Formats: sequence, C-alpha cells, structure tokens
Amino acid sequence: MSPMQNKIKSQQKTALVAMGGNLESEMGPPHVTLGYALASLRLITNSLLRKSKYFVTPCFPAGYGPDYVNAAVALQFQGESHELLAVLHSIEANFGRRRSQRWGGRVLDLDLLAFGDEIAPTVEIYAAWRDKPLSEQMSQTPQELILPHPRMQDRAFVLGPLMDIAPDWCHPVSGLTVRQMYDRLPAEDRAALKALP
Ligand code: PH2
Ligand code: MG
Ligand code: MG
Repeated sequence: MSPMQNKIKSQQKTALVAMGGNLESEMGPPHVTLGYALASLRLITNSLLRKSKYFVTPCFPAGYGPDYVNAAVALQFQGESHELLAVLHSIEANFGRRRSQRWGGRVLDLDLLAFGDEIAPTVEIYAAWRDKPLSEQMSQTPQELILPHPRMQDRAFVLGPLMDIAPDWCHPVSGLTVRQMYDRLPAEDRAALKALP
C-alpha cells in the first residue's frame, strides 16, 4: 500500500449521531432502548467521545405519535460514512426496527447527522433534499446517504441534544454553528424540549 492510500485508510472522522425512539422495544421504554443502543455503538466503534442528556420531545409532525426521547452522541469512526451507516442500521435492526411500524412511531432511530465535514453525495443533491417542501419530505426517502442530514437545521429535537455535545460544530454548507442554528429555531420549538434528569 502506498503511503497515500495508507493515509486515507487510517483517516478517522468525528461522527455526530442522533438517537430517537417513541415506542417500547423488547428492552423497555425509549430511554432504556437508547441506553442499550448507545452501549452497542460504543462496543462496535470502540469510541464514544460525548453523549448528550436525554430529552423528551413532542412528536414531529405534531399528533403523529407519542412523544420521543432524543439524544445525540459524538464518536470517532475509522472508515467510510456508508460503513458507519450500515453499523447504525444493524443496531436499529437488533432492537426491533425490522417490524413494520406506523409513520411517526419507532422503537429506535439512529441518524447519521454528520461525518466530519463530508458533503454527500454532492452539494447539489444535498441542497435539493434540504430545500424540499414538507409534503415531499414526508412522502419521499432518499435512497442514498445525504450528508449533513438535510433536516438538522430545522429540528429542535436534533439541535437541542447537539448543543450538549457539539455547540461549536460548523455546518460545512451553511457555515453556521450548532449554536447559531439552535438560536434561529422558533422559541416555542426550543421551549418544547424537556431534558430528563
Ligand atoms: N423522528 C422522526 C419523526 N419525528 N419527532 C421527534 N420529536 N423526534 C424524532 O426523533 C423524530 C420525530 C423520524 O425519524
Ligand atoms: Mg430520524
Ligand atoms: Mg432514521
């Protein structure tokens, strides 16, 4: 292997992962499931840099299901973003995500929010997903990994937990920090987050 290939192979990036759930799993209620999922993530990646508090958050869109418990974690990952995504999907499946579920309800959701400053697959495709109207966001799911997560700037249940672990992380497309994105949310969205003790 050439020194250059070796350098690429050994590159580690900091990943930001959002966790959520609003239905009981076989392990228990959402905060218990999230705790086990976090332990799996730590074991598989051999890394856990920071974890946020747990927050109880109203289901989005309102009325689609019970409140969620949300959290965020930062970890180091050696490999490609799609490899980390596969790890997240395997953990979701282990906690019962394979069962068919209503929209608005899931036992465990692990979303890759960011992988270093990677923009994927291209900035144009990223921007197209970011700019979709809500009706299309609800009816369409991208088949490829979009980075950063195209909705992160809109959602208090993502940015609230991120404020705990990465307030100075800078969005590679907008240039805004987590703190700036959080401050731009409607005040009522921020007020609706309830940190668990
Ligand atoms: N995730 C969704 C849909 N709605 N609402 C809250 N409060 N928290 C979530 O994590 C969430 C949601 C789809 O992944
Ligand atoms: Mg999600
Ligand atoms: Mg998801």
